Amino acid sequence: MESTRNRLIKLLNQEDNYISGQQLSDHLNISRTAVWKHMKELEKDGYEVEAVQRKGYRIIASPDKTSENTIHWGLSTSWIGHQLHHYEEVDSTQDIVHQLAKQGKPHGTVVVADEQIKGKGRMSRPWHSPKGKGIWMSILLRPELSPVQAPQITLLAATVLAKVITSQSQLIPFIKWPNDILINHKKVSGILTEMQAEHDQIQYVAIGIGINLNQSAEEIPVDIRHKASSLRAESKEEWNITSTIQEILKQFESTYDQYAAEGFNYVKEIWETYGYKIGEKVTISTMRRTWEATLVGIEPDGALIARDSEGKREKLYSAEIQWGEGGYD
Ligand code: BTX
Repeated sequence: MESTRNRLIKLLNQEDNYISGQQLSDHLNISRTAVWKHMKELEKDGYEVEAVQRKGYRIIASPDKTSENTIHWGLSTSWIGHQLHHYEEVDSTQDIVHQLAKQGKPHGTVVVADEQIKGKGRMSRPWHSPKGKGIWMSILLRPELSPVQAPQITLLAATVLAKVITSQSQLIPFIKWPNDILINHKKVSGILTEMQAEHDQIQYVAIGIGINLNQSAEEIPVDIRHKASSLRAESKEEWNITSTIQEILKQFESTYDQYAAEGFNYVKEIWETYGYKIGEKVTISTMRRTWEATLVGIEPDGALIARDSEGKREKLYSAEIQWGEGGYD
């Protein structure tokens, strides 16, 4: 059941409509004094509530700090983010979402943190997640898919991020298979998909999304500065964390619904419009070997297709792609 506070925020947040103290008390089924107390709490949290005589109240500004309420405020999704958990500091939002999944929390539950102390990438690599500088978020999904289809969700998430960046800026994002978003050849975002499966059925998938939003170029750690950047460093504009989270959740929901209805082809087509180095020569490393190849595209199951110098095609489910000089992960 949604909290009184969230319902109050929704009631107060209806564009140009004012709502009277009496109407609030009726809708929320609490006394006028209780309404008044909640209103004072909202103001303490940085909401500005305008009071106009004979009309009533409405919210005219929400705080710019990220919280469960500010994310909910104006979030028009039907299943994603209704259960939302915000933390100032966590080891990793992935750890939290795994705990919530085990407690039976529903499809669409979201965990957001201002800072991660032990943010993680793939293969236990560290993910730098400084306080208030980016989006460090995990989404719990309970798809009716077999485990082999799980990589499709990573690719889906990458198309969502690329679409959001395109709609919110002039930047041109590319997706580096399978899970990075690059701008001007530098990584601004990574996706980590972890899953729990049993008897050939996915129990849940935890999608971790990290996006560098507002680090200045100097705030990117020196050891990764040659290959990492932030949306602010690339666009020269400050990004609002809360509204960008809302955009991602909205876009995620609609893309996921369409994927559920139409199948992976829908995602594949969008993915290929953003695919990085498709048609170009790269160096591929797997556990077994390293070789030169040309990237061709992705398969219906989400695997990457590469063609070697003799024209032989290979399907890859897990590999590191490198190009030019030096390594890149
Ligand atoms: P990845 O293994 O593809 O990338 C990790 C590599 O990226 C690191 O080894 C490092 O070289 C580089 N790197 C580290 N931090 C950053 C950064 N902030 N920006 C750019 N490059 C960086 C990518 O893994 C998947 C990352 C997922 C992160 C999210 S955040 C929310 C959720 N919780 C959590 O612990 N992880 C996910």
